[in-house]
Amino acid sequence: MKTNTISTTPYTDQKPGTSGLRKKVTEFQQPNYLENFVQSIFNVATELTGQLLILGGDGRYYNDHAIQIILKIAAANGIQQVMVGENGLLSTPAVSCLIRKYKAAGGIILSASHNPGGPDGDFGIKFNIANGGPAPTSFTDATYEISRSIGEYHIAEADDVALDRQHTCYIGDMQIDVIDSVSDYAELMEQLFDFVKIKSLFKAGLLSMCFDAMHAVTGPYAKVIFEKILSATDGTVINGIPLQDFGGGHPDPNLAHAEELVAKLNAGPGSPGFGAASDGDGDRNMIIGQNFFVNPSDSLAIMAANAHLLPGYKDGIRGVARSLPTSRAVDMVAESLGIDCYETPTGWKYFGNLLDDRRITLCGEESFGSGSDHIREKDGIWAVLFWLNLIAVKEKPVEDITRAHWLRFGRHYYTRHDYEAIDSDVANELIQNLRSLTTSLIGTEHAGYKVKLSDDFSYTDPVDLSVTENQGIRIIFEDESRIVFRLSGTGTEGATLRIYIERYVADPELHDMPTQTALAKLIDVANAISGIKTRCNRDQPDVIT
Ligand code: VG1
Ligand code: CO
Repeated sequence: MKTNTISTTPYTDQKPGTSGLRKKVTEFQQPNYLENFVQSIFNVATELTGQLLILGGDGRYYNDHAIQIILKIAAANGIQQVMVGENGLLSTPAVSCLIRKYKAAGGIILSASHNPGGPDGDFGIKFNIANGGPAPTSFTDATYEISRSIGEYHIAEADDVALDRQHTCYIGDMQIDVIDSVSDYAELMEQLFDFVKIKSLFKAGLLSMCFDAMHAVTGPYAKVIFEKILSATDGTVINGIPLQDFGGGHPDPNLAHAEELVAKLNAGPGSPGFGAASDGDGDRNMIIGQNFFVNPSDSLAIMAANAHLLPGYKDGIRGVARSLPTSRAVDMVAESLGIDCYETPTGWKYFGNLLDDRRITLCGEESFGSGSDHIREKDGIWAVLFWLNLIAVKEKPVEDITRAHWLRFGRHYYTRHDYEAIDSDVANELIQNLRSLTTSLIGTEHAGYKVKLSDDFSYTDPVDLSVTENQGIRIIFEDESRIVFRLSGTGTEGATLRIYIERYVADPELHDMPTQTALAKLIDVANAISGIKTRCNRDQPDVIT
C-alpha cells in the first residue's frame, strides 16, 4: 500500500458543537476541509491504531464521498479493520450498537442529524468512543485544537471501495467489511422487547401504525423491524427510501415537519392508531396517537413509570437523567420510584458517564430524544418499539396511556420556541444580558409568577467531576414553572435562540388546555425578560414544538 503525506493549511472553524462538526456541504467541499478534520480525529484517537473502527452515515449528500476519503485516511493511520454499513448507511444508534457488540475502538458517523441535506444543505461528522457514545468535550476540544494547526494528513493510494453490496476487501493491511446495516441492531431490539406479543397484535389486526422515515436513514431499519419481523402491514413505513436530500424535506420528527404522518393519523375512521417518526440519523423519535401528540418530555416520564412492564427492563430501572431544558415530568416519576434523577447539559454526551457508571437506566431530552443503557446514543426506533410494547401490554392507545400518566403524576405543560438565523452578535448579547440579570431577578414577580431561583446552569459530572459551565439561563418560579434560554449548538446559519417554557399543573380538571394557551402568560414573561422583540426584531418564533 502506498500512502501519501499531504501538506495542508488549517481551518480555524472546525469546532464541534452539541453533536459533532456541522457545516454547510459547500464548506465541507473546501480543499482538504474534510481531510483535515478526519486526520485531527485520528491524531487524538490514538487508541484506534491496530483496532476496529465502525463507519457509516445517514445517506445524505456527501456521505459516499466522505466514506471513501475516511477509509483511505484510516488505512494510512494504521487502523486494522473498518466495518462500514451497506450503501454507506448506518443510523447513529446502530453505530453505537456495533461499537459495543464488536468491541470497536470507536466509530465515525456522517450526519447533520435533523438538518436538511443536499448540495445546498448541511453535512456533519461525529466521533464516538469505545463505549459507543459521543466523544466527551475533552476529546472534541482536543480535535479542535489540532485542526487549528494541522500541517499534514496521511492518505492511502487506493481504489474506491464498492459499498453497494456486502463483502470484505482490503486497503493494504486494513480489512474492510461492508456489512448489513440493520441485522445487529434488529437483534438487539429483539432482546429488549416482546416481539412475539407485538407481532401477534399486528397479525390479528389489533394494532395499526404508520412510521415516517422522512427519507432518512431509518427507512431500511423500520421496514425490516416493523414490516418484516413484526408483520406490520406493508406500507406501514412511509418515506422509507433514504434520499441524499431527504426528498427536499427537513428530517426533523416534529408536528411541523412530519406533516404527512400527522395527516394520516388524523384522517378519521380507519386511520392508524399509532404514529411515529425519526430524524436524519435515526436517533430522534416523535410519538403520536390519533389527534394526539406526546410531548417528548412526557414520553420519557411515561417510559420511566412503565419500564418494568417490558422484558428488557423487568427488574426496574436504576435511575434516570434528563437534560436541563427537558421538562421535570420524569423527576416526579423518579421521586415516586425512589430513584435518582440527574439533570445534565444539553447533548447525549453528558449521559455517557452516568450510564457507564450504572447510575441510570433511562435518559432523554425534550428534543425528541430518548434512550437507555442498551447503547450510548439516543435511539429513535428503540423508543417506537418501547411505545409499541407498552401499547401491547396495556391494551390502550397512546392518548389513554398519556392521560392516565397525567392523572397520576400531574401534567407538565411544555413548549420550546426557536428563533432561527438570528445575528450571532445580537444573540450573544441577549444571552449575556440575561446572564447579568439572573441574580437581580430572584424574588421579583412577573405576571403573578415569583422567581425562586435564577442562574446560568453549570454541571459537575458526578463520575469524573468535570465541570461544564454556561449551559443555559434558567428562571425557576415558586410554583415550579420554569423558563430556560440557550443558544443552539447544531445550527449552521447565524444563531438559534431556544426558549423552553414549562408549567406544572396537578389538577386533572386543567389537563385539557391547549399547550400554548396554558403557557401564554409565561411565554409573555419570557419574551419580556429576554427582550426578544426589541433586540431581534422578531414577533414570532420560527418553530414551536
Ligand atoms: C439539539 C437538541 C439537543 C440534541 C442535539 C443533537 O441541540 O437541542 O437536545 O442533543 O440537537 O441531536 P442544540 O444545541 O441545537 O439545541 V441530533 O438528533 O441533532 O444528534
Ligand atoms: Co439525530
